[in-house]
Amino acid sequence: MDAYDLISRNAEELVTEEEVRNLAADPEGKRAYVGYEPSGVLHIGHMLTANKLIDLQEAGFEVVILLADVHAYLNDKGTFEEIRETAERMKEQFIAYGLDEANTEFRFGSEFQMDDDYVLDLHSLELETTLNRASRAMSEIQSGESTKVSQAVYPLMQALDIEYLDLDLAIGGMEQRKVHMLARDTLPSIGYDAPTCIHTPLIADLGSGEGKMSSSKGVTISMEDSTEDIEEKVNSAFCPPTRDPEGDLENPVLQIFEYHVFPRFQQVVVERPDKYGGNLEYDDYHSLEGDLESGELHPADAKSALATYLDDLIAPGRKKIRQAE
Ligand code: IYR
Repeated sequence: MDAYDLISRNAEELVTEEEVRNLAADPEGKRAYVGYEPSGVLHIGHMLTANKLIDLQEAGFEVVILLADVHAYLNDKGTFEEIRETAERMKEQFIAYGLDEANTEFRFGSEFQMDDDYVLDLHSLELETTLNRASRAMSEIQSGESTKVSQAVYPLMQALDIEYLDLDLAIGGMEQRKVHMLARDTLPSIGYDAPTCIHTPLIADLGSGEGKMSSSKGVTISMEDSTEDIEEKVNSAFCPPTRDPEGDLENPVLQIFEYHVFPRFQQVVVERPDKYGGNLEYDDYHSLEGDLESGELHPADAKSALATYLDDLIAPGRKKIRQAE
């Protein structure tokens, strides 16, 4: 696969395609990042951006993971002590998930976000941005109902991070797109370049296929789930054989195959007893999707294969976290 195909695969949106093509033409030494608020336990929805970082490393990019402690604090996720502790667990998880440790730079936001230059640039951005725009940018990120001043400052700091970490590319889930658009519009007004961004899709709730997988409601596969938890959750997952005609519901089982399993395994084998036709082998996601739709692949068999592959992906991180306890 060439660098552009690797960098853009499974992305929901490239901002802009032309800019991503230019980066892909010469990836050596280019820097990409994702920021995460350290809070709660990581789940497979978060790991979609980690998969993209793995693709970028393979294409020759340097990768930065921002442990956004000040952002978590601004979004009311706990004390700095709690946030730091969660951040340490997250580091372990990312490496266990397959990021190349030697080529991953972990940074805490608090290392540079209190510097004089950063704070003065932040105030310049505050002057350039309406409260309305800042709170709209936060609509899919904020934890509480009513926007606090801290949540208006949050997206402006996220914009500045791109400049201060010296990045060429910002990665985020689709819920980050409004913050990135704000960054593209406002950074040039204080003398910086508009950042190039790649947005990854959102995985739907496992139980219903609705909305976005989240640890606060619905069914999530967490990075600390046991083999039995994974089997139980995947076996009761929403998995209609054909697409929802209204287009409102996703098939989370297929999404996980597409975004987590196929990028990481050369071939997917669905084990079946001979009397049900024997094993099925897939070299690419679309043939599996086609077989589910045609009825050749039964949802129960697809789910049991998914549980096995997911467990393989999650096991190393789970083991590391348990050892540390
Ligand atoms: N908004 C992210 C956290 C975050 C991301 C980046 I990229 C930053 O520069 C800072 C914070 C979230 O919702 O987790």
